[in-house]
Amino acid sequence: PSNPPWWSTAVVYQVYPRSFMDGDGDGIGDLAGIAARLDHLSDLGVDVVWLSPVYPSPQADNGYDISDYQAIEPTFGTLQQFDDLLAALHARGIRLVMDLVVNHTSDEHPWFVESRSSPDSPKRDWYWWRAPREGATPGTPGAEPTNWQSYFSGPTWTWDEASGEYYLHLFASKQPDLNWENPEVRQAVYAMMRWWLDRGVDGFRMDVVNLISKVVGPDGGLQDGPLVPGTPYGDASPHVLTGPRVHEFLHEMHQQVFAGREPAVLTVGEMPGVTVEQARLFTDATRAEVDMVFQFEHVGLDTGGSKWEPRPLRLTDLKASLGRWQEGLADVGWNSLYWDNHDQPRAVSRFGDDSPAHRRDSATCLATLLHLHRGTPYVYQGEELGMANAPFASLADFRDIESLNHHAQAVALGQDPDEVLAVMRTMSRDNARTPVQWDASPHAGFTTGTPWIAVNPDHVEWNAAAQRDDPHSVLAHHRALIALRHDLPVVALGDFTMLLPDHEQVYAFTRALHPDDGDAETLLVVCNVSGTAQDLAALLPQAPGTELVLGNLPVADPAVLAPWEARVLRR
Ligand code: TEU
Repeated sequence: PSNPPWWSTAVVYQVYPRSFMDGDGDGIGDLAGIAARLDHLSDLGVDVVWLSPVYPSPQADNGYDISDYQAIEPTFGTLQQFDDLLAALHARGIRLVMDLVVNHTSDEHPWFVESRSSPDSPKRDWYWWRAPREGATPGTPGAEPTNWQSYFSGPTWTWDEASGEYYLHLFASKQPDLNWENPEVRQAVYAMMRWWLDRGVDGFRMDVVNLISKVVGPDGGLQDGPLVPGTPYGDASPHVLTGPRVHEFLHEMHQQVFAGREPAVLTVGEMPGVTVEQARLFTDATRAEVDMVFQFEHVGLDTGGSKWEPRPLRLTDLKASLGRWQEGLADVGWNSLYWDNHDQPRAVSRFGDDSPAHRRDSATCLATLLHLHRGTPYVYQGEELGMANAPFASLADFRDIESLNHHAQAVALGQDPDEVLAVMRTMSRDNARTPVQWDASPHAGFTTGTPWIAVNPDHVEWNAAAQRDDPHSVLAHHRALIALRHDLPVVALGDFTMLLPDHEQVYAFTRALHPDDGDAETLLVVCNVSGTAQDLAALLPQAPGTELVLGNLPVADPAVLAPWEARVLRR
């Protein structure tokens, strides 16, 4: 496009406040901590911060269970500190995107407290209340209105003895789902969003926003899902993912909240299970829904039926998937790009190789891939340092409700506890949630107190202080990649063409701007996603003779890609 939106040249950095930086010594990250580390963000050169939830919350799911949408969690700070942080970011030219969690609230939100108080409550219909299955004894296994399994294990329904019905929660029982069918709910959410935008925030990352429309029968009935193997539950997904009214709701939100705002706000919808075809609709600018979505296809390629069944990733599968997303959103819509976030294991451990020999090179190789695709890159805190999965010794080291609930259910259903634990070590969200490693001091410079989750002992070697002035560090490479996107229009806007789709080690593609874009240029990106040298000259004869724009290693031999070597070349 001749006039691309500002976010098409932007890089977003995700802050998970609990684990970023502790300003007051209670062992939990906070707003004061973020304010103290702004130099790190400026130094990296990011354009936007996405701040995971900082609202008042019982913290059943680390803030994704909100009890007040228009205030700040006291553990994290005050509204005044928030305003100051926003101003400080803006003064540095960095925008702030809030996390919008409106598929569900906390069960301690006043809306739910009111809704729960009586079947006659004026807010009863703000949530999903249903009678027990016919003929079943309320509160006993199998009496739930549907067989759905929660994304955090167990049933999606909790029996409320006092008011005599079940309520729906696709996640934890402390996260009841809002009923978006009710127009009052939608208006309350839009009003809250306008309040934050009027305060100066620059956009929203929308938590599981394709779950807000459920498949409802004519009589208000909800249907059982196909049985999940090895459990007594059914899969809710066909009935809750990208449901019949989701486009209508997002368009309504756009009209009532975003339309006419200058400069344009950034909206990114987190959408588990979304397909390319659906994403085209969500992100087609003419439909006015959201700017981009977080899709989940590429983070599902190394697991089986559930995230707890890991299997080896084939590079050809990864390329086929990401390539299809690049192609599908080339003419309409826009991609978001990520390896990591607060829900995923660490990229260097998962897609790279975190052994001492390859950790730095594989982290910088993955970074090159991330930043050189077409779309908006999202860097998760610590990813820019090559932070790796944590050496969790026992169950007591884990904190995440998803992991802990899974362990309890899997063991109850007969799985071997040691095997369950072994999978948790590679897949648990807690891998992403260990404190950011600022320096080599006892708690990595994260806190003067006792951290809420253990710092990774590898912080003595892997930390921001050690990398800041090292031109070969993972941090320096991220900095260079972000600068490249800002400097070269082709990185932000060029066409994407996948090369060598059948090669299991080399990930190669071109990015091209055409003469009628005013700025003809072609980049060739070649990355060795393996620990074995690759004969580049044989694979891509045109590559060795081209000019190196940016690489992650000194080029020893132009004709050979060293293990995990990544090059951005100019044709
Ligand atoms: O996550 C949505 C989601 O799909 C989760 O099930 C998550 O990706 C899963 O744990 C991966 O196995 C969002 C938030 O990002 C997550 O932190 C919240 O726990 C969840 O919604 C509920 O709000």
